[in-house]
Amino acid sequence: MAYYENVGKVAYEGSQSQNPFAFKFYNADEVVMGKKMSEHLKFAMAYWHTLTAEGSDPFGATTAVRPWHSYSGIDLAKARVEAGFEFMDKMGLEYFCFHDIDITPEGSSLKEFFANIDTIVDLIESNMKSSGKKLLWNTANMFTNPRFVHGAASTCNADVYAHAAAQIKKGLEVGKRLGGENYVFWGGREGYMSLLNTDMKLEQDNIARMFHMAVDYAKEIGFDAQFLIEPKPKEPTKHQYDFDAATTISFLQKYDLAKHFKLNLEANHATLAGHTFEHELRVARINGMLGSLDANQGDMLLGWDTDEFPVNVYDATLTLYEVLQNDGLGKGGINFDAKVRRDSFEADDLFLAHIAGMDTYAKGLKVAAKLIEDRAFEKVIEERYSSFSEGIGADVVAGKTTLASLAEYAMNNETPRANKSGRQEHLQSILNQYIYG
Ligand code: XLS
Ligand code: NI
Ligand code: NI
Repeated sequence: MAYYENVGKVAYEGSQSQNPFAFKFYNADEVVMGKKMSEHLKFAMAYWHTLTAEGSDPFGATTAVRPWHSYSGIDLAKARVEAGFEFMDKMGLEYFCFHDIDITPEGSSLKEFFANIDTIVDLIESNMKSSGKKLLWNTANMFTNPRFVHGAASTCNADVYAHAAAQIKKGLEVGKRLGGENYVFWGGREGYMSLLNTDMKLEQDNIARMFHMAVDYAKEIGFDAQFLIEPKPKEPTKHQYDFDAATTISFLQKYDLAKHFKLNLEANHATLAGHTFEHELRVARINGMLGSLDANQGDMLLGWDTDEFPVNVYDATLTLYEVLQNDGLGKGGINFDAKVRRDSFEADDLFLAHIAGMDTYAKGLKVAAKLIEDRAFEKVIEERYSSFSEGIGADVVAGKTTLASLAEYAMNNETPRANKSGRQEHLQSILNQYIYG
């Protein structure tokens, strides 16, 4: 049975196409810098936004009209699996991502929850076998249920901590069974609402303990996925511990976890932290920690995680520029952690939104590849720092100088090199030429 009767397989028709259900830029087999677009852009469907979100917001009820609405309970969960695989097939999405509670009802006990998970994972597994679709990552939702009111790994309640551990254990088993390429931790409620009631040191130590136990268990069961942490600065808590890439990396280093983890970076989380997405990618990249992306965008005028589909080619270009400089994302990919707006409530909108996002990233990829092939900015950067590749600068880089030797050099240097313009505006106009030219 088909869930999406209005839409067939979405194909590439080129930039002049007027067909709303066709790609204008995403051409899976087109080769860019020696690799197919589909290999550069390992796009994934986010189960929660595509199959379980219903369009409610704090001011109103659900608006979504979905073809699985006649089902309920475990039958609804099964219908969503079938609908999800049909969607991925029609969209040409090779990967998907999910939280444990996205795929099945929790039931009234952990036992029931895990039994439900097993039932649905059976169905997911058989659909994966017949379709060839792959799991980019799964994760445990440890923020929705009221038990996590004070956090999961950072909770003040040791029984809740144990419950969280049980969910992670099950998540790792599911990830192994489905051949997940990564396993994500987003600390939805790992942070604080008020310092007045918070033991920050114990909370952070306990989070690190939980991560070490997860690393150990994955090893024990032979699950070799890349572990990822997804930083976010605020929302739902006032302050989330994994504030941004730099904070998360220093946490991982402090607790001797850096060798086991990389980062899953999300565009809207970057902007909530007061950073551009490319800043977050750059910080991760230069530290060897760039793992995977949650593709979306925020609204410049709104201060929360709006999780909109990415449609900004300028941002996508700078994103893909970092990804290409990183030589790709390895096991990581590009998960559309993005939801259709509440007023885009028809099932067709799910297709139209993914087409918009995939086209935007495809266009960004092509522009970024051209920038790199032409070494448009690399030449400028090399020239800008050239004083560090010869003479005293080369000595600094080689670690051969001391404050005393530099002071002696400075005092004897009658004609220091003049500074040169940074030419920022000119570089920005070059970027415009590449994007719009
Ligand atoms: C929420 C997060 C979440 C993670 C997975 O803001 O982006 O969706 O990606 O738990
Ligand atoms: Ni996310
Ligand atoms: Ni988010």
